Amino acid sequence: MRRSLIAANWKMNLTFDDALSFVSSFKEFKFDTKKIDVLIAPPFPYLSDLGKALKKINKKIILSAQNIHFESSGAYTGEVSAEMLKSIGINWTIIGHSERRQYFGDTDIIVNKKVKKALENGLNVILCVGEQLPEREAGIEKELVISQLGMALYGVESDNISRIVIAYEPVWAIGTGKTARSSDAEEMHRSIREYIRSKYGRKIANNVRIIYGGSVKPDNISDLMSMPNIDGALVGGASLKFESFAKIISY
Ligand code: G2H
Repeated sequence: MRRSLIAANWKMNLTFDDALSFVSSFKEFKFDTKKIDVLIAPPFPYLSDLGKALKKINKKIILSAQNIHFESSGAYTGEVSAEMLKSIGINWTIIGHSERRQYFGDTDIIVNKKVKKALENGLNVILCVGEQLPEREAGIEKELVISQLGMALYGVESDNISRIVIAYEPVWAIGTGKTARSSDAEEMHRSIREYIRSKYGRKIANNVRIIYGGSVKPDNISDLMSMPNIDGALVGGASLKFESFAKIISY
C-alpha cells in the first residue's frame, strides 16, 4: 500500500511569525503517521528555523524547498542549490511547478537538469506536471503531460524513482477555484502510472506516489482521495491557514 502524502506549497506567502505559529499548531494536532506523510514547503529563508521548531515539538512533518538551481554553486545571484539544502538538513524539493515554468523560464530541459541534480544529492523530489487549458480543450492533455514527464525523467535510473513523487497539477485548476473532477484527475493519474510502468516496470509503477494539485480544499479532498490512483495532494491556497490544512490532512 502506498502512503498518502499531503503537502503544503506556501509559495511566496506568510511572514516568518505566521509560519512559526502555523508549525506550532501541530503540537496539539494528531494525524495517522502510519498512513500519511505531511510535508510543508515554505519559502527558503524559513526552512532552518521551522526545522528547529518542529524538532522541539517532536512532530514528523517533512520540510521541503519549493525549487533548486541545477548547478551546485557559482555565480547565480539569488539562487539556492541542492547542496545548500542538504547542508541545513533539508531532503526534499518541489521541481517543475507550473509557476516556475510560466514565470521563471523553467523549460522541460531545465526541469530535467534540476531533477538529476536533486537526485545526485540524495534529495527527494515532488515533480510537477500538468497541462494548460487550451491543451485540455484540444484533447491533447495526456500526450502533453506524458511528454513533460518523459523529458523530466530523461536519464533517471529506476533505482531513483522511489525518491520521486509525481504531482499532477492541471494549470487551469491552480489558484482558480476550479478543481479537476476527481474522475478526470484519476484518469490522468492512471495514464501517468501506466507510463511509469512502461518505462520502469510494474513494481516501481505500483509504488510511485502520484498526488493531485489545483484548488484542493477541505471540501473536495475526500472525493479526490477516494480514487485508487490519487495518493495525496499538493495544496496551495488552502494550506495557508492551519485550520484548513488540518482539515485536509484529516480527510
Ligand atoms: C497548485 C496548488 C499548489 P492551489 O499550484 O501547488 O495551488 O491549491 O492554490 O491551486
